Amino acid sequence: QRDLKGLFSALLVSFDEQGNINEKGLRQIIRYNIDVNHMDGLYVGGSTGENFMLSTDEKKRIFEIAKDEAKDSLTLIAQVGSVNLKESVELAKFVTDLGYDAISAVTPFYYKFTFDEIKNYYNTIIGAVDNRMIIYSIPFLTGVDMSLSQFGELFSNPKIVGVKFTQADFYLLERIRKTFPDKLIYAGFDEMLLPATVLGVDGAIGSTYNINGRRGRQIFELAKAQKITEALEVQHVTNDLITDILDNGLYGTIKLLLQEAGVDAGYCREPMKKYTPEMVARAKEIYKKYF
Ligand code: NGF
Repeated sequence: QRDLKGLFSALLVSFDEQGNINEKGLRQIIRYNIDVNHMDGLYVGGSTGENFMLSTDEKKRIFEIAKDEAKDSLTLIAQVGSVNLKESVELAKFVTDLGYDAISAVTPFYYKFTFDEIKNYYNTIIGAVDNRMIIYSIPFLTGVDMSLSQFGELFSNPKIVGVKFTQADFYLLERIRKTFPDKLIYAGFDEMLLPATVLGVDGAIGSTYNINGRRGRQIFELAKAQKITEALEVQHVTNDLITDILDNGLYGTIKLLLQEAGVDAGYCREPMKKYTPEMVARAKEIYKKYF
């Protein structure tokens, strides 16, 4: 079994102007993550992959392309979560057959599910496959905010091996680290990689590593080596960049920056907005400033 620790890009997907998957561009993004960013892994089908706007067939095609391009050169985690539990189970089986190293699932969203329903959702998905599950906790988008003891209930299933922690609650992060030393924790906010690493996360999964993976690596390695002052310098530059990216539109701007780097990262899928000329011009300035 492959070690799941390390730095992961939450894989961006290239779409053409009509919103169809641009396979050639997607392969280039994957290659850039392998050859230039030197990521330890890819998190496929996450928020960054615009996954919740895609059909089941499109999700499958992206999982196939990512595996075919990456082969065994880095760790692959597939995000299969959905409010459609049957779809999640179908995707979990699909990616397990493809050879993905682990699966992940966002907490079910939109409806106010009870914790027992959430627990049943996770146990159903992971019970259907011979694989490992990483919980995807992102309360600010899902509204699902779980307590330490609820994480403990989910972790009592040995196939649930970790959590992608996209929240800024560092008290809860510290409690999870202390209470579950054998579970994997991934930092989900790239702008907080340094403090999360100090608290002992095993890795990180994020959107900005698609373009800024080298700085992410520096922060992660420096912080693990207790070189906090040096790590903070890189985090400061990274956060200037992330602030500029967020101001200009998150996923679109990362795609435009990749285009400046020669990668055919394409467009976002509607309802995400089309690029405006101002946004494109600003992305060129951002690229010149940081790369
Ligand atoms: O894009 C979001 C939504 N969060 C990502 C990451 O946690 C999502 C984060 O990298 C992810 O891994 C996924 O695709 O599933 C941010 O984009 C970044 O820290 C900038 O705020 O919030």
